[in-house]
Parts: sequence; C-alpha cells; structure tokens
Amino acid sequence: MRIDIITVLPELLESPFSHSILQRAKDKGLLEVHLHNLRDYSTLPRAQVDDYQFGGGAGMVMMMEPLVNAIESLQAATRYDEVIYLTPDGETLQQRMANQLSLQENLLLICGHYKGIDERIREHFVTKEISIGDYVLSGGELAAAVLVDALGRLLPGVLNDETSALFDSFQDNLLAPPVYTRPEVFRNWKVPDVLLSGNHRHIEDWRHEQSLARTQQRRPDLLQ
Ligand code: 6GU
Repeated sequence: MRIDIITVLPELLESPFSHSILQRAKDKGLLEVHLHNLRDYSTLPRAQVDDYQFGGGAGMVMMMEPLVNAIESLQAATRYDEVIYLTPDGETLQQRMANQLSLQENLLLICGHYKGIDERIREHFVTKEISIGDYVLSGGELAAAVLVDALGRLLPGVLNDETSALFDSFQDNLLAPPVYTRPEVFRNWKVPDVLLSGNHRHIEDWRHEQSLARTQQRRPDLLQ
C-alpha cells in the first residue's frame, strides 16, 4: 500500500511511522508513506497556503491553488483509489472502514488546518471524508497518523502472528479479554488459574466469557 499525505506540518508526521509495527511494514516493503509539504506547491510570496474567508469571520481557510497544484501533480504520478480529507465532520473511523481501506493500493490523504479547506476542493477532488472521533484536534495530521496506523497493521504480512489482528477488540464487535504475563504471583496478586491450566478449550472458553462480560459492562452498544 502506498499512502501520500499533503500537510503543512510534515515534521509532525515523520516520527509516527518510524517505529515498531509501521516501521517493520515499511522495511518489508508492504507500506510506503510519502509526506508532501503543501508550502512547496504555493507560488505565492512567503509560500502562502491560507487566506481570509469570504463573508468574514475569524479563522483562515486553506486556499485552492496550492492544494490543487499538490493534488494534481501527485495524481499525475499515481492513480489513487481514494482522496481522503481528514475532518471532524467526516464519517467516523471504525474498524469496518479500516478493514475496507486496508484493501486499497494507493491513498491520498489531505490534512486540514485552521478553519479547513476551501469547499470546492471537497466537491471536486475529495472522494472520502474521515473523522477519528467526536472531539476537535488542531489539525488533521494526528488523525492521519491514527488512520495510517490502523491501516498499516492490517496489511498482510505486517503483524508477526498473522492471526493476531483477528483477535483485536472490535474486529468481531467484542472487546479483547484481559491478558497476563510472568510472574504468576506478584504482591499476592494471582494470574487466573485457568490460564495456567494448559487446557486450551477451557482457556478459549474463559477468554470468550471475559470478552462478553467486558463488552456488556463497558460497551453494551457493541452488542446491539
Ligand atoms: Cl480528522 N481533524 C480534526 N481537526 N479534528 C478531528 C478529526 C480530524 N477527527 C476528530 N477530530
């Protein structure tokens, strides 16, 4: 999968993809992330990318020209399956959407700032609008990082244990069961006996019960 990201803050997005699982995905050639500084596509003095909004009001709007230059020059080199705008008024990211998007080859992500981007970009270039939840971030960059992480770990061959993404919370609408590691007893706090029993039927049954109970208690909405 190839992901291109248009942003005014490329520095903010260098680190999140350079560690752990996503770094391994890149090392294995399964994921490519390319950052593009929007200012490089501005032909205006001081590489201006935003302007006052028509109609008045506080807050700047990301202007047409640099964005169109960036999008069209990237589109000339790559055929994108989706052009995604990260915005709090987009469709909320859920595991189902992550699963679907992880099947695509090429994605172009646009990170908004200030009051957002000129509506005409959304009408004429954007094919999908995504929010990562009902709260406001200062820009789309951290949302883009969340999206790339959610997709990258789903790519076949990225996770060591091929099956482990299948057991994630949400993958089957159930929260994950509790997990334990050594030591068996710490300050008199014991690991549940069943996990030490070696009986894999019992262990699977226990985990499923725990998942159900945890989901009922914390996220009953998932069971509807
Ligand atoms: Cl995608 N962008 C911003 N600025 N805030 C958000 C968001 C996106 N998703 C949730 N809050």
